[in-house]
Amino acid sequence: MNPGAQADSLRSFDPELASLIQREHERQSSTIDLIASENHVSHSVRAALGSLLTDKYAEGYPGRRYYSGCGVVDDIETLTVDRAKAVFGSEHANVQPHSGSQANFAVYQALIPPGSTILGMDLSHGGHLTHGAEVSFSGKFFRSMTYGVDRKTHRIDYDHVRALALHHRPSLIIAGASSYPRIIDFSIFGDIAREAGAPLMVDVAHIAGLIAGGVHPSPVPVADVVTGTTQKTLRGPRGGFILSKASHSSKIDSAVFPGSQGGPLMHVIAAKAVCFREALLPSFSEYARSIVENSRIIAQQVMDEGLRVISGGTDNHLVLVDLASLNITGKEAELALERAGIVANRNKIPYDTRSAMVAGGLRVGTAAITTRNFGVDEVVTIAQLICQVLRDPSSESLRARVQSRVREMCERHPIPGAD
Ligand code: DSN
Repeated sequence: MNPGAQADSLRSFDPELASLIQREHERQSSTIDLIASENHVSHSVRAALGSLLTDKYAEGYPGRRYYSGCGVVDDIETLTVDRAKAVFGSEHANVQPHSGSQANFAVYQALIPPGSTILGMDLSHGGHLTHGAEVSFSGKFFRSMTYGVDRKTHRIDYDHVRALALHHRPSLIIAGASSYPRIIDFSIFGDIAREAGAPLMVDVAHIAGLIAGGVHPSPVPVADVVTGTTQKTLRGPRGGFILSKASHSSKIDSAVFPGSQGGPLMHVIAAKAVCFREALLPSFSEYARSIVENSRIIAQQVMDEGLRVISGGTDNHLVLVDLASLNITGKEAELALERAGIVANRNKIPYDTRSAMVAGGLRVGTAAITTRNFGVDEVVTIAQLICQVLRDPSSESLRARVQSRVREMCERHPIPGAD
């Protein structure tokens, strides 16, 4: 059944749900998505996601399943693994993790016993929940030590990371972030891990597409294990993956299944295969370069308008804006922008005294607008509109003006994968 016929079938069987999906379609089409962890997938990724592969149970791995009838899905998973290895140049890949958090959980389970010490980036400095935050399994099941960024430069203080690693002798060192706007020097992390005698895990969930596109150094040569997600800059389905040295492969595979997951989501794995194929095309490098260029344009424009940008700029797909000078919280900024058709999220900034629910910063990501092909002038306009709204968040007339500019721009740039 083609996608149009599938949509017709849903409309006729479940009009209530179909109309909710249509509403979301309209929301995405008419707003500008600056959530740094989101993107818009291609028709091909969506076709694989919506396929009948969702029907197949395939616990195990290609050639070693616990169900019959797995010949085709074996070929699909093998293809996906081969493409993941080709994109990142890794010795081993596991494409079954349902998400980045599941991937991280599996790695900890594979490499270290519960109760051991991990050293990761502090959530409030740009790390991730699963890197040791006390509200997550990673902070509950492990003794979590964290490093952060320098108070003045907002860059990772590698000397401090080294000092912590040599003092605490963690069983695992974790690099990677979800709101760090600068290139991470994985080779220094590799040196620190070797000096401390600990394995190194790098979580590239946010920057996987930038690595694949050659605009961020890859951690694969220096890390024992690399985890990531396919839905962010990589522009694939929601899901995780794990890359590793061959020597860790059987421990990693067992930790994913049966260690922490049941049957793999074969339709998602197939969609990951599509996204890895897309990432191997020359045009993907162009897209990755544009993501960073757009991010730099926004950072520069915001700074030109007198706002402080954390670390004074960006090297990747995101910009972290400090809202202190505007006397507005992240929560207020997020709400005001959403009402004007610009979707970004509040975020803690380094040394923020507010809770994550309120936050003193705004995180702006450029993957989705790059996919939608917004031009340089429009990206400048987006940054200007953001600053206007942040300066006058309660003005109804400004909201209406900005919303109408946003709609005009969105009409010129339909979502590529949208029907
Ligand atoms: N929470 C996601 C993000 O927005 O960065 C990462 O898991």
